[in-house]
Amino acid sequence: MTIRKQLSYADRAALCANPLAQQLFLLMHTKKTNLALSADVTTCAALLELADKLGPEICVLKTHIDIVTDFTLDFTKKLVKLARQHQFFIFEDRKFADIGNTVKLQYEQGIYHISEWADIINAHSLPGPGIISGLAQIGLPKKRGLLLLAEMSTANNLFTADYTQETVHMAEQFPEFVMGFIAQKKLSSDPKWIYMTPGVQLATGKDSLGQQYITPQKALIDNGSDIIIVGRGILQAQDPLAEAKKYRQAGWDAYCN
Ligand code: 6AU
Repeated sequence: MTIRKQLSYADRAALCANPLAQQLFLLMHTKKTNLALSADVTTCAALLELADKLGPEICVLKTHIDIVTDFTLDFTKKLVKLARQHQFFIFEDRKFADIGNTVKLQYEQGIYHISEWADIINAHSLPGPGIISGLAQIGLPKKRGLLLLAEMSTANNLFTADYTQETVHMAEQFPEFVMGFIAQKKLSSDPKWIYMTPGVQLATGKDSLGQQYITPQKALIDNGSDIIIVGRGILQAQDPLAEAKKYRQAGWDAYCN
């Protein structure tokens, strides 16, 4: 029987061309967490409270900044401060999907100035490589990272196996800026890519709007992903901090497995 040694997060850090991917792998290794919190709340106060309380448990805090009703740029400064204090990266789940010139403006300008405070962003590959070139013009000088949506968690989505593979090929053209994928499973033998998997809860199931859940074990052990993204599984618990600790433990145990 041959036993293949799996590369650790720390081993893989050394293989990344994107500096943020490197830092994230190292953070996961030292902080011992592969949990990303999807902080889908609608006020600055609620988001900052989550970041402060759950920050010590997570490697990434994911925002949907356009659901926050009382957004100010001052709020982003507070969020960045908490990220430094508790050691996590900020991922704005903007799912860019337009031509390069437009996404550049959406990334840097508007109300949100996403490029100023978000370490990580994501984008659909649907428009072709120009979307990555556009985002890279803003993000690369700031040493940011991009995740491409290669698969989605929802029922009956239109992602095909070909689309997913073409997305991986597109990423290969931009190793300095693309850090990995939003996907349900590992998609390539290249160990430099980071996989983040949403649609994760402690029990399998679904919501009433097409979201589908797999367990941390399924995502990380069976599917070979790296980071579990958890929203309502934690946010709707009686005690979100205690629940986050459970997910953190489940995620870390699965990785050590
Ligand atoms: O755990 P939930 O279902 O409460 O939240 C899941 C979060 C949401 C979605 O916008 C996001 O993950 N998401 C994504 C991302 C991260 O891009 C892709 C996907 O396929 N499914 C999904 O749920 O904030």
